[in-house]
Amino acid sequence: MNNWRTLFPCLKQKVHDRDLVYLDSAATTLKPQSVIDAVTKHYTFGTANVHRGIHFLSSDATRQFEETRESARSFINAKTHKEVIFTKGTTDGLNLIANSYAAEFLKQGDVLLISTMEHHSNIVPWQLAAQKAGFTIKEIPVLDDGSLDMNTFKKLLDSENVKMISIVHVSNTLGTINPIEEIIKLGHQKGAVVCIDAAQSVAHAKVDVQKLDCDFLCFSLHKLFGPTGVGIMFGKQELLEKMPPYQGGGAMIKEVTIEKTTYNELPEKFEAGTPNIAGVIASKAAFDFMGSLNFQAIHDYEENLLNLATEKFSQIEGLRIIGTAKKKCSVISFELKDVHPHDLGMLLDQQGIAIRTGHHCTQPLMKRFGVTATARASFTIYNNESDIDSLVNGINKAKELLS
Ligand code: 7TS
Repeated sequence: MNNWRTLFPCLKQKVHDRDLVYLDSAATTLKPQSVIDAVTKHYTFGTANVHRGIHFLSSDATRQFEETRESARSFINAKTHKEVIFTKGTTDGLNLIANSYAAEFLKQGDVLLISTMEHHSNIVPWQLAAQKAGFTIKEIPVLDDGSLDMNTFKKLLDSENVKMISIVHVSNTLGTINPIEEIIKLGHQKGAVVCIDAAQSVAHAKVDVQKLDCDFLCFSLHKLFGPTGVGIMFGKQELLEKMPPYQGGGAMIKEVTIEKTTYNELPEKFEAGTPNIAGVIASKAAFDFMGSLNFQAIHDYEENLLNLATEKFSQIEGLRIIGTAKKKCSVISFELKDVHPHDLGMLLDQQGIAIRTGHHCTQPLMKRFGVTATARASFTIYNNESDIDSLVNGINKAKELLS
């Protein structure tokens, strides 16, 4: 029996009269009771705006808000709270960096590298910035097994004027774990700034920004057992200091006249407007939850599930796994001969099994593998071997019905 399961009330329900089998944690994780309670507690007793009032509720909300920042700092081992910016999520963080760093400091003739396996949120913001600033985006290709083509990456570094690299740590579609330590090191040797999309990695492995020496790193709390609408953007202080604000408004200012504004110190310089206060405060419970776990135990548990599912999938005739890199997180994308992923997803749903189908916001990657959509099952700590059996049975049933 997996004790972690008991902490997630969502799993106690039935969907279509079946016990819920939730295999879509790469989209968003379920929330432990402690996080749900923290949201409710804030709205029930603690509602107030932060960084504004001197009354009890406001200063208490501010205290808790800043406590979450400290938890986030410690979680990624940033040097100072000034390097920890609250955002709406990974997408918001990447847009901040694209607007405030790339659009400002990259220029015509400069190259930004991204890979074929990026989520659209690590492609489109750079395109928008490139349209303004005139720099060029080049692609690090993906090999047939779904790993990054490191040889071409090195060649690109040698031959192009690479000023920035933005790369996903763990692919949401393939599960590939990229060698980001090496990418950061090689990027820095070339003088490039390196940004990491850690949306899919933070819940599965220790991410230490000082050890990695990355310049920027973004993730979303909702993929880390926390609330939606909260993210963390880490940036090295020296970079954040020289970057202009991304958005203007309350909280990010020191002094405003009609003619001009002086900006607040870090981190507030990048936090215009009333933030997601309940979400940020409840995120402390998510960081506490992560703190109560052991990454090695998570790794071993999830690896076992991944190996088991991969093994059972290999016995299903007509099933092709897309993404077979040696280093993989607990995500499996697959296609089933003569069955459209959406039809499979619907039939599984009728059996109470939640998977994701579609392009997973990675259309260039779909094109690379010659598909328009895949089915994707993703596993985390609250899944168990019985979930995999249910999925395998469900796929076999769907096959009988549809092919
Ligand atoms: N980067 C990666 C690698 C992701 O997997 C996602 C979301 C994002 C960025 C964007 O995160 P957001 O919180 O700002 O939306 N990925 C997925 C997914 O795989 N299924 O649903 C959302």
